[in-house]
Amino acid sequence: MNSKITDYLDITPEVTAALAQGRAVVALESTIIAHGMPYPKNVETAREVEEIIRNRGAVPATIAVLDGRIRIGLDDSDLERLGQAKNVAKLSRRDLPMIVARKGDGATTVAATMICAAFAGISIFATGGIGGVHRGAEGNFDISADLDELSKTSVAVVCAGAKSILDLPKTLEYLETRGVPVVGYQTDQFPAFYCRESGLSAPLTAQDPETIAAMLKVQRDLGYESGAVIANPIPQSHAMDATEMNLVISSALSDAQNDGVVGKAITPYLLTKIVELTDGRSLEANIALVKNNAVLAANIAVKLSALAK
Ligand code: PSU
Ligand code: MN
Repeated sequence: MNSKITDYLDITPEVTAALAQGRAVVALESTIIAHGMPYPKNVETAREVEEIIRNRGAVPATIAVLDGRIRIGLDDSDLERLGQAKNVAKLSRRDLPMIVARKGDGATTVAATMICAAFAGISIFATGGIGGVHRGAEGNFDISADLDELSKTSVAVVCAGAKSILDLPKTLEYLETRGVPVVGYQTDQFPAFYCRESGLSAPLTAQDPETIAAMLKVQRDLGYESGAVIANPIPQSHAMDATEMNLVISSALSDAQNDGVVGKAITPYLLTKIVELTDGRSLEANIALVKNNAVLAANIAVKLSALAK
């Protein structure tokens, strides 16, 4: 690691030891805690996800910026602080250096979490959904920095696909252009977050964690700089009705337009609206899919660490 980078990182002893021994480590993001779910479910979920990862033989490393330090691995009080904070910054690639310079607090998005995970040497990351190409991007140019990060930072992101608040066909096209593998886990469909299917084909598929770990090893051995999207459908038991969700999402999108919400505020705004419009059912679905992704990410991380030995 570049010695300047270590000046900015605080890695917990547990994560440091696991990395030194080549054991499995799974990164987790903090925007989902600070901006993606309401308190206290956000903190409860963050703790449960860490527990799930430990139970599968991997070490969780939740990532955030606190007092200007890039923290790899958070404790209970850090999770509470992020979960209860009202005005914590949402950090993507562009925002991170300024918050660090100002010694501020920030929650990391998929893009920023990938950057920090790579600093620490962590190659697997579990979350809910990635950002993507927004609807109307041909007019508003709104394309999440998550997508470019996936093309230049070699961290695999296990998610439940992307939400149809986004333009999913354009999101897949963009990932193809940028050379990012998108692997459907036990599905030939690209999953749509709340729903198991989007009607779009997954560009690649794998039936087991071994195959995914093997692909990641080849990517790494060949010196590919890109990451990967591992798209894991929401468990059947929590999947939501596609017709209902399309109506809910249309209504949330028109509220956003009426309220003039744009830029980085749009994703958190829509997530909150969707929870309201479904009386909290979408939150339960969100929690279930994040836990399901934690299981798969831990399983892949364990296989990958065995391959590296
Ligand atoms: N999608 C979700 N939940 C989330 C996010 C996306 O279902 O919490 C967050 C992630 O942190 C993701 C970010 O990286 O939103 C994308 O924001 P933007 O579109 O502004 O890049
Ligand atoms: Mn955006």
